[in-house]
Amino acid sequence: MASAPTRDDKFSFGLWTVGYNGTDPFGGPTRNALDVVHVVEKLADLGAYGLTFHDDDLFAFGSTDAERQTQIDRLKQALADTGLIVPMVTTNLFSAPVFKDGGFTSNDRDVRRFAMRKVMRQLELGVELGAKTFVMWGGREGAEYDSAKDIRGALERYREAVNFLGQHVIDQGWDIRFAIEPKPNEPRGDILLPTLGHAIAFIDSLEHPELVGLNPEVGHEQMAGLNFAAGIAQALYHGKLFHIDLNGQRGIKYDQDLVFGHGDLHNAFALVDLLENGGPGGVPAYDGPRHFDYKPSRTEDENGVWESAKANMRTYLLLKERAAAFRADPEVQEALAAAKVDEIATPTLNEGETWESLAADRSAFEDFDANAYLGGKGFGFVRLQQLATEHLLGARD
Ligand SMILES: [Mn+2]
Repeated sequence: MASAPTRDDKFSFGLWTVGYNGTDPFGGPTRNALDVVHVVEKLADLGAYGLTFHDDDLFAFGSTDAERQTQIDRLKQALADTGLIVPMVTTNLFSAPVFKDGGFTSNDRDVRRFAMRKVMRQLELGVELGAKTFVMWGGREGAEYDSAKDIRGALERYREAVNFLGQHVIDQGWDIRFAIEPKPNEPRGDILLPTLGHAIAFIDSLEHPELVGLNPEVGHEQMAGLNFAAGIAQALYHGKLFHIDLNGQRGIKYDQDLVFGHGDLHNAFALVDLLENGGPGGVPAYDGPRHFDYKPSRTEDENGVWESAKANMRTYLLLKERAAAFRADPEVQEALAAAKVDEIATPTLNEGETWESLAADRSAFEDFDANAYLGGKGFGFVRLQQLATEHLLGARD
């Protein structure tokens, strides 16, 4: 069964993930805070290659410049000692009271200017640490009450902020791109850019859309009842899969942030198969970090935190192994062919075909036996899904 994770697997974790102390709306911490140096050392030991963080994860909101620098220096030393890298950073525009109505889209203009400055500061730190992706999760960018927020105005302010930050990166000559992370709700009743599709349309409206992509999160799409693997396929189709947040979610409810695979396991299998085998000729379709944005359940002690971190990586590697076996199975290949999965790659029109030539093609209509599809010409999709299920269960080795 799957081997131990290595740096080549590009597994990364947010400092806020393993660092989650168990606080939820109904109870306080069940674990003590973890020091960043300890986290870096543990993640390196477990085979991860990267740590990501919000500014406020590393140095508390309101820290003095000296306190902030001390924490940055401690992180840098830990990275140097372990070889861990920082592939992505992000800004917390949601925890402090000042952001209670959002950051980029708060109705209060002073808050919006403060938010831009906070992001500029973290962006510069990210570049200094070598991060290639800057994630924007706008969890407080939204509203509970329709009359309280001019949605078109808020989208225009969101757009103003992302355009401004993009120009800042261009002016500085920095090698970093932005990745927007959609979420439908929580903490706000309704969040702006709630799904991948909303975000793709928004990105297309920007002054520098090439600088901005997506950071899709498994649970966030599944909270909206959407198919995550299908959403990732569309993100890839538009060239917008800049980063990914892996976790687990069990249906339409609060954001669970479970271990990857501890939710919809079938969809996790389809996702890993897509990421690892979905490129041209079966190569990986995505080569960025495999980033886990999960929360170790508040029932766990610190040992449980590290066990859950390991579980994310092990599940990913097991699914990668299962997906490779699925692709290599001759019966699967035969079932894929019978289901005409590859035929979707064939254009519907012939090369150079016009409406006149299609209209003249009797085989396309007059002589086509549409009635043969009643009672015949089954696609065999269920057989294919059962083969996938049996590979997922390890039943076909
Ligand atoms: Mn996330």
